[in-house]
Amino acid sequence: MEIVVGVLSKLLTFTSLSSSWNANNGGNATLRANCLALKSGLTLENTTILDVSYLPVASGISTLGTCQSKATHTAPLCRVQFYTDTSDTSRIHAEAWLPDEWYGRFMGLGNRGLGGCIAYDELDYASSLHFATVASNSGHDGDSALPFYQKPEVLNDFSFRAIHVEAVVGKQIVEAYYGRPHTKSYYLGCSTGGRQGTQAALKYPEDFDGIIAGAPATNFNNLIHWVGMLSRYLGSPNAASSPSFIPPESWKTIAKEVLKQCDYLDGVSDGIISEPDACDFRPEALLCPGHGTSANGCLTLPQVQALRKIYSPLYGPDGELVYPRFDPGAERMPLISFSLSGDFPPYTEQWLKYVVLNVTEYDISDYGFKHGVLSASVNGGDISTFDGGFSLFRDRGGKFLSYHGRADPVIPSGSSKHLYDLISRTLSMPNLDSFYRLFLVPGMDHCAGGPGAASFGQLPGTGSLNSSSHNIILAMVDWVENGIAPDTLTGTANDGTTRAHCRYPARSVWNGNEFGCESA
Ligand SMILES: *[C@@H]1O[C@H](CO)[C@@H](O)[C@H](O)[C@H]1NC(C)=O
Ligand SMILES: *[C@@H]1O[C@H](CO)[C@@H](O)[C@H](O)[C@H]1NC(C)=O
Ligand SMILES: *[C@@H]1O[C@H](CO)[C@@H](O)[C@H](O)[C@H]1NC(C)=O
Ligand SMILES: [Ca+2]
Repeated sequence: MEIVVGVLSKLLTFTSLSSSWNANNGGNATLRANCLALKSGLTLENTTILDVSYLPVASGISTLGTCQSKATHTAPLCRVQFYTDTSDTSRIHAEAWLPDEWYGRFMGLGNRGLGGCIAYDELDYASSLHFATVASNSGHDGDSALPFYQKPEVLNDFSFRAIHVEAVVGKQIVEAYYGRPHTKSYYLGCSTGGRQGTQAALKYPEDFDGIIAGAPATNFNNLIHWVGMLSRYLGSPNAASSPSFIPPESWKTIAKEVLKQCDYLDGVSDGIISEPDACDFRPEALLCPGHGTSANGCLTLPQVQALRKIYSPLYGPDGELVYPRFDPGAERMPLISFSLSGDFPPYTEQWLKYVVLNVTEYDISDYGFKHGVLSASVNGGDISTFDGGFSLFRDRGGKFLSYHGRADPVIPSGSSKHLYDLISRTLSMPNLDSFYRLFLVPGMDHCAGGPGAASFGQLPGTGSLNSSSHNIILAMVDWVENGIAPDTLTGTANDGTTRAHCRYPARSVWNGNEFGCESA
C-alpha cells in the first residue's frame, strides 16, 4: 500500500517561542506571526493549506464540510485547515489545532460511524490538554457509505489510510510551527475511531507511541452483518407487522426482567450487570400465559424466540464464532434503537449496496447468512480489522489501551474480548499486559454514558483532567513516558461514585464492601 511521505520543501525560520505577550495583537505576537506564516510558507507534498488562523481567546469558529458549520475552541491556538491528496481519486480534509501551551505531544483523532466528520469537540479537548492535535474527515464528508461506491481509494482512506496520513502530515505541520519535532505521539478514538486506532497499530505501527481505542468496531464485516441479523430476528423490513417484532415498551419490560435475573449475580443489586457473560437470561420468564397474545407486558412465543437469538452468539456453518451476543443489560440503554428497533440498519444496507454488491439499489427483504459471508469475503478496503498481528507495534514499544462498555448496544463488549483473545493466541502471550490493556466498564453504554462509572476522560466532558488514574489519556501518557502502566482505570458515575475498572481477563468482584479486581 502506498505511503505518504510528505516533505518540508521549504523550511521557515522561527524565532523563540518564549516571546512577549502582546495585548494589542491579542495573544503571543511571535506565535501569531509564526502561525500566519504557515499559510504561504508551508509546502507539504500532496497538501493544500486552505486557511490558517491564530485564535488567542476561546471562541466560536466556522467550519468547512457538511457535518457542522460551527465549532468552539478553548485553548489559545493556531488552527491550520488543509487537504491532503491520498491518491489520484481521494483526499482527506483535516485540521491541526496547535495550542500556545504545548507540552511536546502529538495527537491524532479518529471518526465515528461511517466517518466523514472532523471530531471538533475532541480537537478542543485534546488541544486543551496541550496536545498538538490533528483530526480529519477520514476521506469523505457525512455519515454514509455512498462515497465508497466505486471509489476504492475513498474506502481505503476510511478503512486505514486517513489516520496514517493525518499523522504523517500533522507531525510535519507541528514541527514547522513549533520549530521542533514532537516528542511522543498519541491516538484517541472510539467506535469507528477505535477500529481506526486498531488499524494504525496493525498497518502503521510506527505512527503512534500510544493508542487509545474505545469500543472498537473491529471485525467490521461481521459487526455490520450481526446488526443486520438482529433486525431480521425482529422481522425487518416489515418489523411492525411481524409476530416477532418487539416494540419499545416491551424492551422496558425485558430490561427489568434481565436485571431481575442477573443484577445480583455480581453480589450487588445496583442496576449494573458487572459480568454480562455470566448472565444466562431466560426470556421464557416473560412468556404470556398459554402463549397467547401479548398483554400486560408478557411476550408471545415468536418474541421470546427472537430474544433467544438476540442473546445468543452468532455462529458460522463450521461452528466458528461470527460475532458475540448482545450484552444482557444493554437493552436499557438509549442507543438500543441502533440495533434493536426492528428497522433494517442503514449502515448495513449501505455497506451491502455500495461496498459489497456495488449496486445502488438492492431489496434487503431476503437479507441473511449468505450476505454476511459475502461481505466478509469481499472485505472492502481491508476493513475487517480482526487480526492478531500486533508484534511490530509491541516490539517498537507501542502501548495500546482499550476500553469497552459492558452495556453497549451498538458494539457488544464481547467483540473486544474476542479481539484480545485473538491477539493473545497469535502472539502466544497468555495476557497482553506488557503492551495492550483492555478495560471492561460495567454499566457503560457505547463509548460513554449509562448507569456505570462511565467517565474516565475518554471524551470531552468525561471527568478528571488532572489524575492519571481517572483519565485514560493521562494514564496513557504515564505509560508511554514514565513506564507506569495503568493497573486499573477509575471511572466516575453520574452520582459522583467511583469504581476501579479491571483489565481483561481479570474479573470485577464484590468483596462485601467494594468491587475489586481478581486475576483470571
Ligand atoms: C502524492 O500523491 C501522489 C498521487 O496520488 C502519489 O502517487 C504520491 O505517492 C504521493 N506522495 C507522497 C509523498 O505520498
Ligand atoms: C464489488 O467491488 C469490490 C471492489 O472492487 C470487489 O472486491 C467485489 O468483489 C465486488 N462485488 C461483487 C459482488 O462483485
Ligand atoms: C484535580 O482537580 C480537582 C478540582 O480541580 C481537585 O479537587 C483534585 O484534588 C485534583 N486531583 C489531583 C490528583 O490533583
Ligand atoms: Ca449488580
